[in-house]
Amino acid sequence: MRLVSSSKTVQTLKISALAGAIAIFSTPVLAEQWRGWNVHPPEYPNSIALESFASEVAEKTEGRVEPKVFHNGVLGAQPDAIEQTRNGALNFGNFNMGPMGPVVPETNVLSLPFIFTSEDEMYRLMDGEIGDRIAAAMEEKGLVALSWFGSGARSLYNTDHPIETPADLEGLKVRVMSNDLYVDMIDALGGNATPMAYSEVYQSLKTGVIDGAENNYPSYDSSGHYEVAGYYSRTEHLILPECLCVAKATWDGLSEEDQQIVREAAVNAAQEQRQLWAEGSQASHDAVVEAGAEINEVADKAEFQQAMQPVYDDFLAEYPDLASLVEDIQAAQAN
Ligand code: GTR
Repeated sequence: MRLVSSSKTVQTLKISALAGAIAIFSTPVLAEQWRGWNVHPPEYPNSIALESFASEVAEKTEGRVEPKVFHNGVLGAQPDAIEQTRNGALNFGNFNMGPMGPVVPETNVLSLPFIFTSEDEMYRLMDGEIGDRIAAAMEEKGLVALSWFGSGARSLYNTDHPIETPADLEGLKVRVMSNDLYVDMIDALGGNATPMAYSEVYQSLKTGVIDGAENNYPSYDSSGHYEVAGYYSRTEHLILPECLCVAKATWDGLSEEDQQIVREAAVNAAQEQRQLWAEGSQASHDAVVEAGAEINEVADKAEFQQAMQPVYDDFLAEYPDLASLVEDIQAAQAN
């Protein structure tokens, strides 16, 4: 085979450089590259849904917006990522309402233990007027919540015994997400709460810095926490929604047409996430059991629920204006 002569190569290069320059100068709008935060690995239900969101936005805006998802928390811990999205340094993210609480007090209502009676009720209320109220409060703090993801129910897990009653938590160091409400929650159960970044939990469990943590099946599974804390006790004390959020600064810079495309893509992504979540949660349950984790059904959840009364009282003493939101959520589920 003969090699192309060097003068031919130079000519080809010149032509392609010219073509490139024409392409650049004739493109009417430069693509906006969006950076999106995600704490989970790529195969996690939320991650797959975020990728669908990114592709749909890129395709339907014909490349005007090109979202890129950064998985595995490589863009930093969640509280920092929330701040960065608020100030527009990041463009979007999938955030849990737990770390959102210190920034948007209204979202802390969703973190009151046992406030939702089931995942279905949580979805129903977040898709309606309650979700709109929460989204309005978030928007005032610089975040546009476009749709709500599920994150199942969070339960306690620890290294060396099942939790049957609050007394079994006595003196245990339990990692919580960074939010004082969860410190109160664990304290009210007799444990010692340790707020800590998600990425540090595995090593801290392994080395005995903490004795336990709390999360849903997919996170318990994908983080590997089940390897070092094999007792998972189904307290199901939190049913937390998560958002697909866009930075307000980014959102305000979009045309109406593109806002509609982005919103639709976020709603579609939430639909996909919820479906994948249901399947993934079961699969994670099966996987951790297979790997030797012991799942403990908590016979009397009422004991845990009753222990939460001081958490509600303290919260409402601090935020009396949020009492109506709490009552509305409770009343909507009683029907
Ligand atoms: C997961 C949640 C994450 C993060 C994590 C944690 O279930 O999806 O956003 O909040 O829990 O415990 O830090």
